[in-house]
Amino acid sequence: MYPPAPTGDALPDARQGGGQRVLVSSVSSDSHTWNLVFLQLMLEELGHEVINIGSCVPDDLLIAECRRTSPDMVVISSVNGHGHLDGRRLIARLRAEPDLSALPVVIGGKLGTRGAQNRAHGPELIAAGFDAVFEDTAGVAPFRRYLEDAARPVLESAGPARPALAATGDPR
Ligand code: B12
Repeated sequence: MYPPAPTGDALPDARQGGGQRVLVSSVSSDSHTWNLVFLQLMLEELGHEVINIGSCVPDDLLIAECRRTSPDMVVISSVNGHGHLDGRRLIARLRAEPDLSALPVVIGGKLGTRGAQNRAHGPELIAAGFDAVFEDTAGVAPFRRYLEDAARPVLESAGPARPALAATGDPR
């Protein structure tokens, strides 16, 4: 039998070492899992603590896990082509919760079924409430830069500003 899942209070705190607590999840329709494993390993290598709640996650469960684990950031991944639809519904649900309305939430992967043209879903997902969108054809470099910027102390970031939001295909 597995031990009971730790609550937010009982989780080891990577934030003491400068890392963030990141909740990784897929959307309700998506059963792919290696994308989530990839993200977990990359985030852990970068010093973050990861809570990976897996694939086919109903919106209600994601909301409950956000409350239970108090993450600094939520990373949503989807590759089955429905991500732009599931993502819009899910972020509307989450933003409607007063205690979660300001939580940083990003989404990435193969968000539609149109290959490189999936980038067109970026603006609509940002407008729906995501803080950033990372379409898979742009690679993971824009996401890594986003994480670096999110970790930078406020005083350090006072110089020439990079935009706070990384949109799909951000060429930086
Ligand atoms: C393995 C696989 C499966 C396995 C999954 C097993 C498992 N445990 O995960 C099975 C057989 C179950 C499966 C099922 C289906 N699959 Co499938 N699958 C694949 C396959 C071959 C590989 C996916 C994979 O594991 N890649 C390895 C991981 C590490 O990479 P990745 O998923 O591409 O993720 C990368 C990026 O997208 C990015 N990324 C992902 N998320 C995020 C998030 C952020 C924030 C960032 C920054 C980056 C990022 O980072 C990753 C590393 O570069 C792909 C085709 C392919 N070659 O990619 C199709 C593919 C994803 N599947 C596809 C489809 C359509 C399906 C099904 C709907 C098929 C069906 N009709 O039943 C079902 C899905 C059912 C569902 N409910 O979701 C399509 C999706 C089409 C699209 N989006 O345009 C693909 C692309 C195949 C194709 N060319 O048509 N699939």
